[in-house]
Amino acid sequence: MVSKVLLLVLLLKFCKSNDISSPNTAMKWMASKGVLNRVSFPRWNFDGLLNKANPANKRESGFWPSSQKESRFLSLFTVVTFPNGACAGASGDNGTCMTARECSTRGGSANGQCANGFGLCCIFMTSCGSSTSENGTYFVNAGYPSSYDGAGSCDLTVIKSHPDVCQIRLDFNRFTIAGPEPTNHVCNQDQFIVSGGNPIPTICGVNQGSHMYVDAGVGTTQPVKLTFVTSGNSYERIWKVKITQIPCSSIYKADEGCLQYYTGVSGQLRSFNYDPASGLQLSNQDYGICVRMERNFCGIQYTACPDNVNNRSRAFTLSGNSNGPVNAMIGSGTAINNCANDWLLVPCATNVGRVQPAQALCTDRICGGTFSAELSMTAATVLSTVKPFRLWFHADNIEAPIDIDNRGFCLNYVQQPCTNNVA
Ligand SMILES: *[C@@H]1O[C@H](CO)[C@@H](O)[C@H](O)[C@H]1NC(C)=O
Ligand SMILES: *[C@@H]1O[C@H](CO)[C@@H](O)[C@H](O)[C@H]1NC(C)=O
Ligand SMILES: *[C@@H]1O[C@H](CO)[C@@H](O)[C@H](O)[C@H]1NC(C)=O
Ligand SMILES: [Ca+2]
Repeated sequence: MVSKVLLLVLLLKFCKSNDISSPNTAMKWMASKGVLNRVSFPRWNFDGLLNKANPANKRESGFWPSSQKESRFLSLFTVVTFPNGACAGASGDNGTCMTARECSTRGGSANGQCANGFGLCCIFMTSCGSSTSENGTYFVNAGYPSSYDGAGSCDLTVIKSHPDVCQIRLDFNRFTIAGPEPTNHVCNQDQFIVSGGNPIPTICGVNQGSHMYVDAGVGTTQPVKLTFVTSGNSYERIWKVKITQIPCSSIYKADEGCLQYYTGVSGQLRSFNYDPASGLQLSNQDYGICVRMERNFCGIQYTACPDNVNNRSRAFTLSGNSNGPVNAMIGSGTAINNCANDWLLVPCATNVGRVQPAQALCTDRICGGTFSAELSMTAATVLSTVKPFRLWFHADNIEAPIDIDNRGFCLNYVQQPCTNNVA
């Protein structure tokens, strides 16, 4: 979509003796008086000025010299057209570029200029009990930027801005609500719930920097509802969730079935509420994490993130008592070193550098307190060449008494180029 700004300028043709004797100086004079929202006009060439400054801006104009030679008026009529693209607001929040009138009609707040000064960066920020169809809306807690300490339910209804929107991406710019209870790690005090799209696990705790993709379906569908439920003990909650509407045709669209979608040759993946010092792995999780296969990459390696807080790394602690060393566990049986309840599924995972035994073993489920594709106390770098690149995380609803203080996982990934070894 585009916005149009109509500039209608009447140029008084002053007497020869007046210093405002040419259109050029007249324009300068008007600019200095704030008649025009421009600083200077180097030449009498509105055309060049607009198009050079921003090739996205187009104009249609009519310039009518007066029909009568003696007339004192010239008129210049210009329509500037600019796309309603994303823009960076002066506050650091991102918005949509539009005219001041469009921004106030649509309920946004103007925050700095865009489109070379012809548009304003319109920020949409909303809180409890509202609905939005604006791309890039921020959903914040009541009283934001102050924290909120109260009980209740705060929801936002997200309506597609266009039928050709297939996904909603949620970016947790700020996300601090009460964490899970410490015995079974269930989110039963505060909760963030997404409904109306594909099933999304309920999360809680601290999730700043994380994201989610919500499948919004094709065509006109039920709106997606985001709900923060707060209850129980006093707690300073704060959230700011950016909502991006992703067109079906977008190259930024996540693959089907991916709650989280990462792009790039390397990056970091974390379970919700991960924190090596105090995070608790959330129970009742079941979702896919996808990494886009970049061109000419055939495999992906995962390594547990550095943990600078604990003496023994807790960057991968999915089961067992994390207050002591726990080996890596693998496989899907119910034996002591299998992953029957909570696991990270890495398709056909092997440790890097390992000389394969004759039967060329690889594993799928990994759990325990050490990240490795083998039963081991030593963390390893794990390789998977199954395509597309995906992990699945599953956690049931029980932790105690066997699983204690599990933190979840933080993994760094690096895609591996296609060579003789990785194909
Ligand atoms: C604004 O957009 C930029 C670029 O996409 C991004 O890095 C930044 O985090 C965004 N800021 C906010 C507050 O959403
Ligand atoms: C929403 O904004 C993003 C950029 O922030 C853009 O990539 C996307 O196409 C926009 N969605 C729609 C429906 O216009
Ligand atoms: C690390 O080990 C030292 C020495 O055993 C101990 O004093 C300290 O409390 C430990 N730190 C943590 C975070 O466990
Ligand atoms: Ca569990």
